[in-house]
Amino acid sequence: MLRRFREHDSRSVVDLRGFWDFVFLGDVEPDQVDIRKVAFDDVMAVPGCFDASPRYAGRRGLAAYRTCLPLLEAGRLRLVFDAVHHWCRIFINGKAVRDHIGGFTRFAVDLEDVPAGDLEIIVLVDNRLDYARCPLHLDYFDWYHYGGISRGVEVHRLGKVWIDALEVATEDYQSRRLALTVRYGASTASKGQPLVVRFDGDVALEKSVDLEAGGGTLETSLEFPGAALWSPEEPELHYLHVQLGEDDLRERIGIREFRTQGQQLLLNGEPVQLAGVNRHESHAQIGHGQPDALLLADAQLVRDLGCNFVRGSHYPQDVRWLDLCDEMGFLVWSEVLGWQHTAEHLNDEHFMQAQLTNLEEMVASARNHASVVMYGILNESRSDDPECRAGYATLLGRLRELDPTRPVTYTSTRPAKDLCFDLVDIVAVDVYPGWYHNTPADIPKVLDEVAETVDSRGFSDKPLMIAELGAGAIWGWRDWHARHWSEQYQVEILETAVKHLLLDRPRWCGLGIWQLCDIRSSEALVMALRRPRSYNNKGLVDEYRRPKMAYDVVKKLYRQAREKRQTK
Ligand code: ADA
Repeated sequence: MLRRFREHDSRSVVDLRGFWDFVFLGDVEPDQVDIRKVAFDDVMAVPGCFDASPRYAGRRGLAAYRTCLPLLEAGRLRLVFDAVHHWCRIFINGKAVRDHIGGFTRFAVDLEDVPAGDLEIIVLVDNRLDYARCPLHLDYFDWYHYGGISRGVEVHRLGKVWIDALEVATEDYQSRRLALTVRYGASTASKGQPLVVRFDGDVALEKSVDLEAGGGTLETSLEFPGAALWSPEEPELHYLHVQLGEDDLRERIGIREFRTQGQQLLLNGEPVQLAGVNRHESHAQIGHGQPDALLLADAQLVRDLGCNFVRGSHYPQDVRWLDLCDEMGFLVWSEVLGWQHTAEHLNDEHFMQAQLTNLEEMVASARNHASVVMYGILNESRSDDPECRAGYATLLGRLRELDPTRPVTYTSTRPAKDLCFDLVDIVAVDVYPGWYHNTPADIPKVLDEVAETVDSRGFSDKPLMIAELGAGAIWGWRDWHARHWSEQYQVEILETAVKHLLLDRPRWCGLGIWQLCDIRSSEALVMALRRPRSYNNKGLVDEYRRPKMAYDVVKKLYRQAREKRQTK
């Protein structure tokens, strides 16, 4: 995948982005499809979302994509998909090789002994909202679940030994000690394989290692005294390049520590306050497909607003976006797919398994990003229901197991009754005063009550943030009444809330405004009737990134908050 840096020098990688053959099959079950008889009658862009295109807009059903790659040599291949929405089955040369559920995450297909000649790749893609097939994308969520191969696809050529992952964590930021784990695969056991690690081009480790058949891990700790630290003000990044046998992998990392202490968030030992936005990966014309120009435009907006924080709501974001966040010094909340789940889901093995897999896939892609400072789960689910507590404990526990270096959290909508705050490092609340309840004048009181409630319930020793707060405004709708849906009303709500949270009350460690851009919402009636234009209109910019009045107001206040932090 085209990152901001080259991942491989010696491994051969073919980028399969471009136009693929396509057919929309409609209301057909995948098991009924005879893949050899599919008649491809159209073309589709990869990456992209077929149902965001004018021809297939709003269509749900099964679709098939096909491409062909001429292979000059036989051998072992790895096919890497960065995201397919949202259920898919991959066929190689006519044979089904794997299914995957859930858009927004990377998965791979390993192929041994592939003969030379044409490699035909067919992907059956299903964008129907069907709990039985894919419990991660449900019809009541407040965003439109576009379908298609929405991120890149690559073919990697692997040899007898290959690197599956290089995981890097800051063990001690003061001495610049990093923990490195190399996960490898190997077709046979071998002795004396060369292992070389380079840090910013200089050899940091060189030795011979014995490798196990099948694969294994190699672990080491290395110190880089004097290496620059990463922070939002100075987002210094370093390159780690590993060569193992004939394979190689490069990662770009930042040396930093992010942790909580009492009510504070600490970055490299210094308190930090989060001022930011929630961001969906969505665009009116291309759905979840995110061309480089759009990712960059969004990152520029986040930076221009003066944010130091962005929450990837409500699913794992594109790693190219995370690359930009690393470079621009944003602090990122990365979260697993989820939206307002109940005990019914949290006690269903099928749902929990899908969550666990999604969570593992998220961590695998996020862990080397300096910008990703915390993980979240189950947006606004029933953390106040005793029947849900075990599910929360399982998912948060698994996150801590996979990556003990990052604080964990979730968004609560019922802080007075919440039963899971003891399980998290950061208490995060979503609240919409002035919009769904109360008036703008009540905002300070409502927010103070939330803080008092959380503290009086015994969580005054944890950082507390508002993960979501916002108001809908239809772009261009300025009205003398200045009430709901007008740009002025959005300004009134956001101005009052931002001032109170970030300038007046030290208890709050952060705010994520809901949201950066307007997004298309779900087609379900329950949402459609509450969402003019079928859009969630709470963006600071609309779905084409045109600014609303609130944009400049937030920009001014976020700058004031930054100045206040800097003069402390
Ligand atoms: C929730 C939810 C968001 C969005 C928002 C709103 O907080 O997490 O996805 O739906 O409400 O606009 O009401």
